Amino acid sequence: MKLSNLPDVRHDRSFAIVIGLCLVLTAILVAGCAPQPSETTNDLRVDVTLSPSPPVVGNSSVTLQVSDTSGEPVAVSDLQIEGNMNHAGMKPSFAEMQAVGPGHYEGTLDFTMGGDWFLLVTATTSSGATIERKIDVPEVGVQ
Ligand SMILES: [Cu+2]
Repeated sequence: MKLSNLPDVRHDRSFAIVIGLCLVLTAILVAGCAPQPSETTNDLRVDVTLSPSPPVVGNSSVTLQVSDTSGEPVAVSDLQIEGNMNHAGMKPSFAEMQAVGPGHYEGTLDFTMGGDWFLLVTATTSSGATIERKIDVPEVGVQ
């Protein structure tokens, strides 16, 4: 008499269902993690810090950190930050960014006018995927 077999069989079935679900999820994740060249990736985190904060008109220090979903730093190339205002007729402001550590970049951006700005961050990952982020910088102050 092996009465214990019955619960074990049930357990095995639910385990098989869990494994099946994991395989489906893994397939989706792998597909998402294998970008084609020129594809945009949303799997990376881009953190921008401005100093002074909140920023004021003039040169601001820009620090940018790229990391993956587990928080590990990710090095990128072709990093560009373009600052624009929300109204038309302004020249964009560009930040020259230098690598200062793993996935860590610093530069300077000139906020040429008080008001609402946004930053367009573009970069390329080692696998050729494009990172594009729009980061709002509201209410740049007038000194
Ligand atoms: Cu303006």
